[in-house]
Amino acid sequence: MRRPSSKNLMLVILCILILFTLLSGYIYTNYTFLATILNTPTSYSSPADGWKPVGHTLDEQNLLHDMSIVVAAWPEYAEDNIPTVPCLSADGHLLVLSVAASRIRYGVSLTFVTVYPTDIKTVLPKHISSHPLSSNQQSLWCIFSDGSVTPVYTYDLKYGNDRVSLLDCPLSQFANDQLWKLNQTIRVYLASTTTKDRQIPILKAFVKVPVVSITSSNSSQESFTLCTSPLHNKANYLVQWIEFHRLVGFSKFIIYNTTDTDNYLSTVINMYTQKYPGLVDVVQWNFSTLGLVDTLIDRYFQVEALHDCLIRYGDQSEWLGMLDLDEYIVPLPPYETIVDYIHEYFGRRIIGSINLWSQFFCNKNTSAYTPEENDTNCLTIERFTFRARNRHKSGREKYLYRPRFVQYLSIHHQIIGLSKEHPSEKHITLAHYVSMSSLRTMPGCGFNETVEDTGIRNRFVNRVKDAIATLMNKH
Ligand SMILES: *[C@@H]1O[C@H](CO)[C@@H](O)[C@H](O)[C@H]1NC(C)=O
Ligand SMILES: *[C@@H]1O[C@H](CO)[C@@H](O)[C@H](O)[C@H]1NC(C)=O
Ligand SMILES: *[C@@H]1O[C@H](CO)[C@@H](O)[C@H](O)[C@H]1NC(C)=O
Ligand SMILES: *[C@@H]1O[C@H](CO)[C@@H](O)[C@H](O)[C@H]1NC(C)=O
Ligand SMILES: *[C@@H]1O[C@H](CO)[C@@H](O)[C@H](O)[C@H]1NC(C)=O
Ligand SMILES: *[C@@H]1O[C@H](CO)[C@@H](O)[C@H](O)[C@H]1NC(C)=O
Ligand SMILES: *[C@@H]1O[C@H](CO)[C@@H](O)[C@H](O)[C@H]1NC(C)=O
Ligand SMILES: CC(=O)N[C@H]1CO[C@H](CO)[C@@H](O)[C@@H]1O
Repeated sequence: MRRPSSKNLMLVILCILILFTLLSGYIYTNYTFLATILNTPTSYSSPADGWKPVGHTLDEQNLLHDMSIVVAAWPEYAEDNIPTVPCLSADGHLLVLSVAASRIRYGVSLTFVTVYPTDIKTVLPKHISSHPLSSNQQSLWCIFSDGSVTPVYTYDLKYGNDRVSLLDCPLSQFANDQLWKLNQTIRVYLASTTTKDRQIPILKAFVKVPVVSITSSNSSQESFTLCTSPLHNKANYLVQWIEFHRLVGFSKFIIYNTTDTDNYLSTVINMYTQKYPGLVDVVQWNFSTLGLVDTLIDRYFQVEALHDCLIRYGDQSEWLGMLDLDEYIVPLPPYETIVDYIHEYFGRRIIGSINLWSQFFCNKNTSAYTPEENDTNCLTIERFTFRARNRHKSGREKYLYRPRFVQYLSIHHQIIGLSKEHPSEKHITLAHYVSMSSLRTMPGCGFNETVEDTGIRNRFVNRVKDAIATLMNKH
């Protein structure tokens, strides 16, 4: 037998060394990969294996670390006594109305739509004790069900009556995969390290991304989505509003439902689900379980709904807008659809939004409807043909916007990164039928101030009626 020469031995040792270096490099670069394996909820192992310290101080890091271990060990429907969104957080600091995941907001994020801190006490029933704290006074974190933790970024803004309060946290890789690769509902916890002795999260939420179901319109691949303001039993005006906007190029509608006492909305939704699956979605926007009353009586958390719509549907919409059911976006000849208008007028220019001043359609006589105006069997665009001479150019604008360019929104002004376009009144208009559901007067609507304008009625009434007939006829 030949003994291995020392030269060969050296070679073997060298090989082992190289192999070891490669292997440790492999393990090292795959550390996060191994960590996710070790952290799968089924094994409930300690997130410490893949723990990437988060938190500003050591105490905070330890607190978060411990909380993430607790969270990773909870089964999906644990009786954890942690309030679920919509809710007031367990520490009473935050009132969260909704949460949704999106890829348009800072890459991939989870956004909590919350009530503005100074409004919390006003909107909650008196017997519920809360301790509103502005979110920038708090240290907040998202903990996902695998124990991964990301920091929360906060955004509070006051703009006249419109107040915006948003919390964004990046999605961990785990959460991202669950939502978009695996089509799963994720469970996320909001944890606060503001109070040192709080050992468990302050609220939780279940989040799913909507099924992408936008059917593109004829003229373009771009998708145009309209959300309604929170509806208050106004569903009887809904079908004509949807059918009109379908004709002018919108391909997705989101209904913010608050009350439906006569089940009218349910009937409408069933009809659409059968005839045009995926065209109309409903978002439940009723917080009666929390007993909330908005600070503004005639609005029911509309600014919050506006942001919910942005975050929930921004990913799948090239253009997005929120309108009331008495508002109609009307492209004027030669433009047949909003898509034609945008493509032909703006060409390859990338714009951030199209802002529209209201053109008030009112009564001929402000103190009474004429019999024709009174006939609700007629379409809204058919009933009203008298309008203010000019567009109302001080406030009350509505807009269509490109979701990816939006920081935050308000009802009548939006703040965005890119150019706001104010189209010519010859190209496109926002017909605002202010007296649709009750007598109302607006600037320019006084006696002898209005002009007759039958343009919209003549162009659209028959087509909208045909579209409604097609919808009603099941085949
Ligand atoms: C995602 O899951 C929902 C049910 O939760 C299902 O209706 C839908 O078809 C799924 N989508 C895909 C792309 O698998
Ligand atoms: C698409 O175009 C066809 C044929 O031009 C027309 O019959 C149909 O109504 C159009 N659909 C929509 C949604 O505009
Ligand atoms: C929420 O729903 C309840 C029950 O249907 C209803 O009584 C209440 O008025 C609704 N709230 C709003 C703001 O519409
Ligand atoms: C609308 O909201 C009301 C009150 O919360 C609820 O009773 C009704 O079922 C909802 N309708 C639809 C179509 O979701
Ligand atoms: C407006 O309607 C009221 C109530 O019907 C009537 O008294 C009044 O004369 C009308 N005004 C005009 C200018 O037609
Ligand atoms: C309008 O309609 C209501 C009921 O639908 C009726 O009571 C009223 O007299 C009508 N007014 C006019 C001016 O036709
Ligand atoms: C209404 O307008 C016309 C023409 O501008 C004018 O002649 C008439 O006096 C006005 N009537 C009233 C009541 O203001
Ligand atoms: C750098 C490296 O070795 N990456 C590996 C990490 O693990 C995955 C899955 O086993 C491999 O495909 C990568 O090559």
